[in-house]
Parts: sequence; C-alpha cells; structure tokens
Amino acid sequence: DGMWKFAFDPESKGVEANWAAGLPNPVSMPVPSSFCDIFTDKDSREYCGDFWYETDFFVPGEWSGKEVQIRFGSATHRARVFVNGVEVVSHEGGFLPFDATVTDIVRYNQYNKLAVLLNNELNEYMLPAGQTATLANGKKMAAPYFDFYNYAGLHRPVKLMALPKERILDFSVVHRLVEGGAEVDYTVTTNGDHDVVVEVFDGCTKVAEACGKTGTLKIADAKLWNVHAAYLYTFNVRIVDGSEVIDEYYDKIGIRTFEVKDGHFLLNGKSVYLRGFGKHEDADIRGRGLDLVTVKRDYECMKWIGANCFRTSHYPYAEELYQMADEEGFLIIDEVPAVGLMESTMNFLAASQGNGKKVGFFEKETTPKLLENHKAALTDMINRDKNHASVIAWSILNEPECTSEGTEAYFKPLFDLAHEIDPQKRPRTYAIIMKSFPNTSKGQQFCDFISLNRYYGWYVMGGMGISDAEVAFRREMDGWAKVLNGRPMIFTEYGADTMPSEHKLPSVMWSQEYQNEYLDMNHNVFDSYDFVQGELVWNFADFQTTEGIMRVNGNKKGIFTRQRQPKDAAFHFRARWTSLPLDYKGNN
Ligand code: GCB
Repeated sequence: DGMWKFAFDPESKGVEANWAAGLPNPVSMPVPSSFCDIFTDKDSREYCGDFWYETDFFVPGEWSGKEVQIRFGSATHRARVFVNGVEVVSHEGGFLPFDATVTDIVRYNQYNKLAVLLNNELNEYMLPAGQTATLANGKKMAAPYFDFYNYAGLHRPVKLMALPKERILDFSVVHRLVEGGAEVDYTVTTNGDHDVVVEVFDGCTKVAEACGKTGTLKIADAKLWNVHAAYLYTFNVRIVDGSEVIDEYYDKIGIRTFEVKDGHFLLNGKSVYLRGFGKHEDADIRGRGLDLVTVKRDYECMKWIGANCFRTSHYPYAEELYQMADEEGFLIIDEVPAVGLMESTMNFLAASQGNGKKVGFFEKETTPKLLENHKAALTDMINRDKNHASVIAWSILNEPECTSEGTEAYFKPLFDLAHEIDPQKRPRTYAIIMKSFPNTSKGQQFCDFISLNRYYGWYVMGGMGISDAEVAFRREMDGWAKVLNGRPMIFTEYGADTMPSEHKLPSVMWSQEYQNEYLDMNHNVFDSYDFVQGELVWNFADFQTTEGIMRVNGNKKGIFTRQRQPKDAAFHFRARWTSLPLDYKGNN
C-alpha cells in the first residue's frame, strides 16, 4: 500500500505499448482508495474504461526458496497483473480477493515492477450488472443498473507474501453445543503430506488439541460467542515434521450456532431479533477504498444506536470489517455482488416500478455466462467468509427481476451451491424487490427466511398518502403470512430520503420530521406481525450514487450523514433499539 503511479488508458493500448514496464506520464495515486473523487475534473472522476496502477517492490534475498505471492484484497471490477512485464494473473469481479504466484518471476535482493491493468466497465453478464454507454464525443460512461456510484480502483490492501512451499491452504470450523461445553469439527487443507496439529487457546491457556487434517475439538465449559458479547478463541494450525514446524497459521474463532427454526433466528439456541442496517463501503474522497477510521467510527455509531446486525449490501466488504464484527459481536448477512439483475432503460428505479423496459433478465442469451460468474463470486465469498462467527446468513441476490419464467432455473443452482459449499450450512435469502409479491415472486420458495425491500410511504404513496401506504403494506403482509410456512421474515430495506438541512412543521417528504413519521408507520406494521424477526433500515449513512434527478448528490436515506453524524432519526432508532429486548418476539 502507499502512493502508487496511475494512468488512464482510454484507447486500451497499454498492453501493446508495454506499459507494464513503466507507465508514460503517470500521476500519483494512493492505494487503497477509489481513484474517482480524488480528481477535480469531471472526465477523470467519471472515467470509464482501462486504467493502470504501478509500483516497485523489493524482494529480500532470504525469501528465495519460499513461495512468493501478491494478494489483492480487491480490484474493481477486473484486473490483469504484470510483474517485471510478465502477466501473472487476471481476475474478474471487484469485491473479492485474489492472488498471483510470482516465485519464479521476481528478482531476489532487487526491486521489481508491479503493474495492474484495471477496467471498470459494466455489462449484463458480470456482477454488478449495468451497461457501458458511449457518448457522442467518444467517451465511455458507466450506466449502472444499481443505485450506488461505480467507484473503481485498488480498494483494499495489496500484500506481498512469503510462504513455505508446503503450507496450510485453508481451514474450516463447524460448532456444536453439547452437554458441558462445545465441539468444533474442523478441516484443514494443506498441499503436502506431513502431519497437522490443531490447538485452541483461551488467551494463553490451551483448551483443546487434535491431530490430523480433520477431527473434532472438545472444549469444556466453552464460552460462547454472542451479540455484543463476543468471545474469541485462538485457533492454531501447524504442519509438523517431528519437532520441526513447517507452517503455522493463527485465526480467531467464535463458538456459536445459528439456525432458523419455527419462525425464529436462534443464536446458540436463543431467539434474536435483528436490528440494524443495510450499509455501503462509501466515504468522502476515498469512495469505496478501505479506511479503518471510517470502519471504526461506523461500529461506534452502530453500538451507540443499539444495532446488532447489518447486510453487506450490495457486495462482500473488506475482510477487516468481518474481523471487527467478530470482535464486537455483530451479526452479518453477507451479500454477493448480484445487484442490478433486471433490465431497465433508465436505472433500478424504473425497473422496480414496472415502467422500465422489461425483459426477463434470466432468459437472455447472456444468462448462462451471468450464472457462471455469479457462481464463481458466491463460491469465493463463502470460501473467504465461512469461518466468521459474525456471518449468519448468505444473501444471494439483491432485487433481481424474480417474476419472470427463467427465475427458478437461475436461482436453484445458486441456492444449492451455497448450501453445498458452506460447512456451517447457514440460512440463505435474497432481497425481494417491491412489486414482487407472495403470489408473483418465483424465487421466494428457495429462501430459508424472507427478506423484503419495501418503500411504502416513500416510493409508494408517500407524504399525505402514507395512511393509504400503511393499508397497502398490511394487505401485502397478510399475503406473505400465507406462504411463509414457518420461515421468519425480515426487512432488508425500508427508508426515506432525508436532507439533514431540512426541518418542517408539519412535515414534508425529505424533511427530518417526515423520516421519523415514515419510520413510525413502518415500525407499527412490523410490530404487529410476529413473523417479522428483523429490521435493517436503508441506509446506515448517506452515500454516493450516479447523478440524476432522483438523487441530491447521492442517496440521502442515511440515518447518519455521509460524515457519520446523526440525523434526528438516529435518536429515534436509539430509543427503539435500546429498549427492544434481544429476543423481542422470541420463542422463550
Ligand atoms: C433499493 C436498492 C438500493 C437503493 C434503494 C433506494 O431497493 O436495493 O440499492 O439504494 O432501493 O434508496 O432506492
């Protein structure tokens, strides 16, 4: 990380012109960050196409004999990586890590050149989905089918790693509560045949030990991981050859179970009512670049307000956020970047309101390709996040067009895949768009719990019409009651755009007073249905979107401003969430 070199490549000539050996006329660019909001001219901020990053790195001589890799936390949206002019890896998808093995390419005891060609164009078969328009002046422009700014760049840390040739590749854990403690079934994957030893420590005290690549660790009187009361053990894996340690890896694990049962979410067998947010990785200037200061502030705000859960709308976040959720006792619904899976001539709003150009999104020529990309992203996300105590569920899509014929054929393999690869078999869901009703949604039957994105009183019958909105809302809820079959429902989105500058008596839409009235109406509806087991308001904070007549320099549905200061609604939520018991509407 640090200050790298950067250049746009609008004519895509960099590969042929050997920019991998050194960029012509570069500017400096911090990593990690989005490049967009750093620039002061519009063409650069809105740039769409190929662009390059470059840096030099030193490889110590004593690393020779080891496996040397470069790991990217993410590169948005696609990347080709060159070391000393040689292409070493390419990757599609802007929100998950990948690495390149460069053992035989780097020069030891010398500086080496790393160049990365990125591209931020959108299309209909990659995640997230959209289009790339070309303006009359020849410039490309991103046309997302989603409501967040198409930030791009090296958004997460880039790490240079020296690893033993024989090493630990992966591990997974599954927890079980038993009389007098807990059992942890583990699996370790290595690339060799030497013995594996696994130990669990509580602070400095060893509490369990096992040998072999798979086994069960028995922990007497285990301290369980809980909401806002996270307890973490140290999980230590070693590959050994007699007394010699060939490789060693540490991680933190929280022992807990999570399941959906009889209409409730059970954490360690006890009901938990989810409260919190849909979020974004989004902040001033750095865009979607990982910023630990913002991450920490967000957790402080979420603790203050009494939240216990968030959805990583609409893509997997940086790993640092999950580590922090493990430590702070937050629950995460982890979402793959499957957003914008609807065709719309304008944007997501046109499609969701039924006046966009409607073509079944899952019956296109490109659908098989989209499904392959979707499976790859889902696999990578689950493999990355499977061991986090904080991760309780997988969100497999956000607001797809799920009323058309191809829905079932598209959804089934994804829901099956999530179940197959997750050792903990976490519950699966997807965020269901307005206008997809219990009788018209062809995807809801795959969900272990139902997640609705609803805007009664905002996009639907807002302002003076809010009393009608409530009637329509309740009518829809009565319909869902008939198809739940014991599954809980949560709201993954509800919210009202609110300008922090606006106060109005009596309220009008966009004022802080209206946001509170809107929330009260929604909460009244939630409170009158026992099957509603969670409320994740849209959004934690105001965030950047594509410019347009629907947005005032971004989406203003935040309960906090983009600078992470409270709107009036934050105090409203604090009063509600700190008074609702953890097991509100529980089974106890
Ligand atoms: C939605 C989308 C979310 C938008 C939100 C809104 O349904 O899932 O990405 O930002 O509505 O504010 O309109």
